[in-house]
Amino acid sequence: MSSERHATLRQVVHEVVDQTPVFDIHTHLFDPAFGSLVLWGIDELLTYHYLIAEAFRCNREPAEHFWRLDKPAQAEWIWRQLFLERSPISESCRGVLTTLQLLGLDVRQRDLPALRQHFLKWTPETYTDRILEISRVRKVCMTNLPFDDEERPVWERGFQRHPAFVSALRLDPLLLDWEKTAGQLHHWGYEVRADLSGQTFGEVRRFLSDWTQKMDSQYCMVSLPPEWRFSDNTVTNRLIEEAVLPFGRDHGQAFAMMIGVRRGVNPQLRMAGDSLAPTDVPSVEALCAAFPENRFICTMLARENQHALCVASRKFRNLHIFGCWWFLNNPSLIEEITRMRIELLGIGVTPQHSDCRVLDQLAYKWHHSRPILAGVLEEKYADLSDTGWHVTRSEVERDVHALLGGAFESFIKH
Ligand code: FIX
Ligand code: ZN
Repeated sequence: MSSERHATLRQVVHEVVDQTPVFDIHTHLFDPAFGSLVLWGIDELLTYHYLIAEAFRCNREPAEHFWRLDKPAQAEWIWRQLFLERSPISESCRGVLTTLQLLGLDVRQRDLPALRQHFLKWTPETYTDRILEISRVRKVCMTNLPFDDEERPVWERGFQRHPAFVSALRLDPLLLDWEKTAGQLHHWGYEVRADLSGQTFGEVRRFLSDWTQKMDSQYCMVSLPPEWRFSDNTVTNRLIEEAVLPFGRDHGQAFAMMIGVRRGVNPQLRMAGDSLAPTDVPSVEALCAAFPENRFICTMLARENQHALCVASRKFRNLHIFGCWWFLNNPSLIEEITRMRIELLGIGVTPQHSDCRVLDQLAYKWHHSRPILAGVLEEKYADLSDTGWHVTRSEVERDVHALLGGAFESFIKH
């Protein structure tokens, strides 16, 4: 390809990837109507669990000292450990600085109290719109838990929904802590039994249907440990096969599985204490083969699983893979995984989601991911160009729209 054509192609691809509005398909953000559940601002950015884990490694103070501090004091402690006493070059630390930069703040003074001042003028509503605008995110999928005592009353009361926020029904307590959840469901009027007998499965389906309707949920989802196997006769699998999947078939709802998390490996770190291990891709293939009428969405936490998961998605059109989740959300790994996915799956994949917990993080997570996706695409379109197949700008726009959430939207469509 001529160097002139390459330069134009490069510019087009980078511009399109930079400007295309994203549907962020998995976050832990909330519609502003959820009030105190909406996390935003510098103290929340600094106390993100990714940074807590990094800061704890920096000294030997007992963990309890940190947990006894209030949020501003925790943020100051992390700021000192990770930003003042050493250079903040990890991806999570860099993310805080990118966010501040995108907000137009000057980080050169390294002055946390001054940075805090800049956040005082916003409300959750105005700040949500500002962040969506600078991140160029058109739609955000929340992770919604009817089992959460703070969240549930908001759904039950009803509220005016923000047009950019959609919902996904999270099922971890139902599928992974059934004995406790059965009691809760029973209390809410569903005729379920802890031993799964009687009308239990039908009643769980009714519960799923009620909450899908209440939330207008787009899909239901669970995170599974690495030991999960399709062939095991567990309560989790019986609930999946007899309740979640029939419900999904009847209501056209896809089922998302995020597999590979080992919760609480270091309990001292509380929410920051989770780790990972490789899981069993053949179990996902067996599930997709056994239930061809269901649609599955999957991401895995271990790098070791990524290649096999791509191949599984090639074999099963009812499997859509997504995201560079959590410990994979680092530039070197995003690049490697995105290139491999596009080589194996073309446009039929969702390369990234943000997993944001703090609203402001939308700005950095997408700002860091977009150029990596653009770099991979630039290379792939250049390879095409070498064959004589020249893509047009509108074709690039079509493809990028698909990769940034459009393909996912089509996949989950009823
Ligand atoms: O299970 C999940 O959805 C995970 O993404 C979270 O539990 C995790 O804490 C996280 O925020 C990862 O990015
Ligand atoms: Zn998540």
